[in-house]
Amino acid sequence: MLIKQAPDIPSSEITSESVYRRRRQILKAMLAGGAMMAAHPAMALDRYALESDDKRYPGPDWLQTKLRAAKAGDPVTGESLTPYTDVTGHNNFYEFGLGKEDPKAKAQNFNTDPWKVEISGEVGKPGTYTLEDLLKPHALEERIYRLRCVEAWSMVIPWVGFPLGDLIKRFEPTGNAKYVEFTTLQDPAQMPGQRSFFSTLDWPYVEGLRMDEAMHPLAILAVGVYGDALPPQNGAPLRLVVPWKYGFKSIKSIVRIRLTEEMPKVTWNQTAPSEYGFYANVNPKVDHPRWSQATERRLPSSLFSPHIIDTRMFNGYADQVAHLYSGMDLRKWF
Ligand SMILES: Nc1nc2c(c(=O)[nH]1)N[C@H]1C(S)=C(S)[C@@H](COP(=O)(O)O)O[C@H]1N2
Ligand SMILES: [Mo]
Repeated sequence: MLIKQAPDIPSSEITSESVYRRRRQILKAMLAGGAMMAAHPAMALDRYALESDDKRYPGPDWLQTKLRAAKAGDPVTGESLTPYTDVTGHNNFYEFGLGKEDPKAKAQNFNTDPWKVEISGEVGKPGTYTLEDLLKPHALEERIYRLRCVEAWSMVIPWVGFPLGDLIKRFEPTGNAKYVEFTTLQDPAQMPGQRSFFSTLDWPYVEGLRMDEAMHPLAILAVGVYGDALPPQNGAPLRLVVPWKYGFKSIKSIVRIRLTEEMPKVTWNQTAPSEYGFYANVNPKVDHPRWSQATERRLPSSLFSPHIIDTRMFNGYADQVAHLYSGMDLRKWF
């Protein structure tokens, strides 16, 4: 069944968030009327109306088709989306520099199409795939998640992606697979942060999850945000999103997914093991050695309107994920 889009509203008149809510209200009203009960599970994600000067990232044709067919997600109860401008303009992506504005300024020519991903290690069916082939069997859906950076700022972001676990199952993990290791592209010619004298990290950037964490339905691979493809500064064309962990676990621009028996050596943990653990679960009761993790600055935030809120255990996803850590001392395994 065809679903009508919300009527056009000049983007200069309202913000992306209010358009978003309005669209949801219309859809909800239609649902309440029973008009599209049957169509609901396949409800397509239409594009967000954004400010006219916001740059959009349509992505290659095949991805656009998939993004258009993505099922819409439910908003996070009572929380506004962080505006597109902040989501795509305030980033951590050290491959493109250390400043929050560096990734947007320096990643615009980052070449992400074509893109290949290697699946290797403890799997029955290893191989290297184009992104298009890798995504072929996966339907996309919107997931609106909180993102809590270890630096104590946070956002609410409408990702588009699919469960990581669905991908892992396809490659048939062996009985030895205990962890999943992810690796970002290493290409100093394109990534100025990888040639910088000031860089403190060893490249490539590596992250990892325990197998049960990776199989958890909240852990996704994202290929889009705000209804379009991922901008390069957000980790195009493929990045991990693990909403109950600090943002640094959500590794960007992935070129390799390797299943391992040993715990992977992950970038921030290797760089400063006393400050960044392997698990990195959001935990307001375990402070960073140099700052408190009890509260966070929810973006957008300014000097006069800082918008400080309490940080929640597992970033507010405790009901879904706390059982993964039962019996573990979370002060030791921070
Ligand atoms: N490859 C790579 N992935 C990365 C980072 C990085 O520097 N390099 N920064 C991480 C950190 S610290 C955060 S908070 C998130 C930020 O994601 P965003 O810029 O899309 O909000 O990306 C994470 N993934
Ligand atoms: Mo972060």
